Amino acid sequence: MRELPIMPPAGALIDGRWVDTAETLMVEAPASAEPLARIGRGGEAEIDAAVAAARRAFDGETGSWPAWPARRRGEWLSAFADAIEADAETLAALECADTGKPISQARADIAACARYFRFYAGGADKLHGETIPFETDYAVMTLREPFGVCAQIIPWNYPSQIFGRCVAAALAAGNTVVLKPAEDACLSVLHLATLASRTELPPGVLNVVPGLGREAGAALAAHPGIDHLSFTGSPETGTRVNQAAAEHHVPVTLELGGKSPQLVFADADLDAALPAVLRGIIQNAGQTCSAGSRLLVEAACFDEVVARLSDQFSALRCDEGERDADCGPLINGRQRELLETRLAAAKADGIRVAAAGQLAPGAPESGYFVVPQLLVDVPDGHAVTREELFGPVLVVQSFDSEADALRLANATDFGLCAGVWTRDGGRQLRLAKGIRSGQVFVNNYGAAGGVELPFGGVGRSGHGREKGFEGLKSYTRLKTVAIRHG
Ligand code: TXE
Repeated sequence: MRELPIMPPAGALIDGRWVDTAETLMVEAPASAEPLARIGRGGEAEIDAAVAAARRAFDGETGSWPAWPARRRGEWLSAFADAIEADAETLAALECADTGKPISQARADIAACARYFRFYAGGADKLHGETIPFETDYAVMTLREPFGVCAQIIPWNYPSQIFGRCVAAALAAGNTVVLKPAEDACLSVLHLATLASRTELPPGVLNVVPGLGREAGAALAAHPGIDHLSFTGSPETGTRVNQAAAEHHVPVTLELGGKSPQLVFADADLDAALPAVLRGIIQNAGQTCSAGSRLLVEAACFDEVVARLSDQFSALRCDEGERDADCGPLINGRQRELLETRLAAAKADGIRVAAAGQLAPGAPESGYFVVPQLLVDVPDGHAVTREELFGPVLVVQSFDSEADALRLANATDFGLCAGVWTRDGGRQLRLAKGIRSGQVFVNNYGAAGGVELPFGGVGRSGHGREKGFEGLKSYTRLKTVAIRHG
């Protein structure tokens, strides 16, 4: 096994204590396919116990988190952000080894995780309702109340960031949480859970049950004791958990990835646009829900853009995360095989690789690497323009007019993000309104992660919003109180 700075417990955090699971799972390092650590393999029994503990923590038997004054909950979140920052190097090393991502990116993810806790710490005591003018002998108000027990199923691509965005918002609003991290990468999440268990957080407020999706994940989504479900992952699993939750009328937030376009017009500042286009697909080896995986370029600057990007793609190197190259490996053999199959089919259909990166000298040959690739000669409507490839592969197409650009931008079932690069103000606004997606960035892409900015999709990208103050509100339900005072 590779050397880790700390070995997180191979069990589940339930009711403030680590408990052993009947079985464990071995996780591997994606950079070398070597065994990395053992994690707990929770199932129905652990999910049952975790939901019961979260219920007690919500209802008051073990300290009643929602009864803590909002300001005090905020103080806990803020202190927890400090604890994350104090242990940032350990957390980043776990994230880097477990996901394979470059260490500088893992450090940025841990910093973002701490920022979520700090952002929602400030929001906890500002989550107020409204008063509503009604008949003169009434006073009417709305109260924002926590749901109760929030179930959270998160993926392997950004374990610590997504932990931050879901857990911090849910706890700030006064909910308790049962979180199921992904079996492919959850070591940073398990260490975050350990850090939380060492604080004054009442037992049962935060429970973390690792395990397989079809076991722990399915048991959590279908549990009659949950009051809200937040899921980040594939559209197929999203449908399944949504159906399971519907059996008990549980409200669901789904974040299901995308096929996000970046639109580059001939009047754009290409020196600003092209590095952002590259970052938007290379970050985390393209395994990012908001990856800018389609590049739409105005015909007048198509050749120049492809030539400049080809130079940049050819210079990219893949290596294990500790060596901090441009790209790490994909998460596992299954994801690599899926991508390679899709790329082979694309090439068989005449799609051309204009440029590709390389493995760095000395990179482990056993790792799940796929080198970054720039695809051109892509026919309209081809599968690579519609399906999420989840790898460092940028699909380039050209357009002749603004209307054509908008048509191509909207030509997928997904709708998570879009980037628009143009100096024309009217066009910026028309496209921002016309593009079917949850976020549109103009002359930037991603707003540096945007902890403060509401995030979520339309169509196959899911529904509901996380991040920002909207994300905090989405962990509450509104109650209307009408008082007739005479
Ligand atoms: O996702 P899954 P996978 C997309 C991306 C990728 C594809 C497949 O396109 O290629 O999904 O990845 C849990 N009941 N995204 O197979 O299965 C699972 O344990 C309840 C986009 O890894 O959706 C994990 O915790 N839970 C994405 C989580 O669901 C179940 C991030 C996600 O796994 C379950 C990841 C079940 N039956 C993949 N089956 C994004 N939006 O960023 C699995 N899980």
